[in-house]
Amino acid sequence: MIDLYTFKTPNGRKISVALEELGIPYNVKVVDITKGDQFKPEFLAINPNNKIPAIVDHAAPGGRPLALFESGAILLYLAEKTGALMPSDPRGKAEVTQWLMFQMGGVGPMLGQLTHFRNYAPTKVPYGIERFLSESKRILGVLDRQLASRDYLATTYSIADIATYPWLKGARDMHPDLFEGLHSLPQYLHRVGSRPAVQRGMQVP
Ligand SMILES: N[C@@H](CCC(=O)N[C@@H](CS)C(=O)NCC(=O)O)C(=O)O
Repeated sequence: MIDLYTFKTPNGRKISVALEELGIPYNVKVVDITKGDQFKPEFLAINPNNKIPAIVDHAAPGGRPLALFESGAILLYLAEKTGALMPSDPRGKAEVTQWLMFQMGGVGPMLGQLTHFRNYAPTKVPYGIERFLSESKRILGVLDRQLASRDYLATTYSIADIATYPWLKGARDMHPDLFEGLHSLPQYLHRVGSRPAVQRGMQVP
C-alpha cells in the first residue's frame, strides 16, 4: 500500500492521476498547505522540503518502506516499479524523461510564478507579471507545436503527460488568455482529460 501526502494542487494531482492510471491502491493523507500542515514534524520526517506531494511506499523493493518527495521523482519511481507509463527502450525512455524535465523545470515553475505574481502577490510587480507571462506563453507555444503532429508529448501516453496535464488544466481555468491562438493544446486537454483515471485522480483530495 502507498500513502499519498497531497493537497488539491497540480503537483499533488500528478501523483493521484498516476496511481489511478496504474491501478495501485493508495491512502490519501491530506496535507492542508493553507493551514501549515506541511511544517508539522511528522510531515517533515517524510519530506524535509515541506511541500506536497510525497509518498511512502510500504511495499517498496528491498523490504523497507520508502519515503519519496518531488513529483518527478515519484512519477519515475512508479513507472519503474510497474513497468508502465514509460517505454523500456532507451530512446523512448529519454524522450519521456525530456518532456518530464521540461514540465518540472519549465511548465510548473513558470506557470506557478505567473499565478503568484498575477493573483496572489501582495503588491503589483509589473516586471514580474510581464516576465512570467511571456515565459509561460513561450512554453505553451513549445507544447502546442510539439502536439501539432502527435497525440501525446512523447510517442505514447506517459508520465510526461501525467505531469503536464494538471498544470495546463489549472492554467486554462486561471489564465485563459494564455491559450489564445493555440490549436493543439485545447484538443490535448480534452484528450487527456477524457481518460477515466485522469478524471478520478483530478478529484483527489
Ligand atoms: N518541485 C516540487 C514542487 C512541489 C510544490 O511546489 N508543492 C506546493 C504545492 S503545489 C507546496 O506544497 N507548497 C507548500 C509550501 O511551499 O509551503 C514537486 O514537483 O514536487
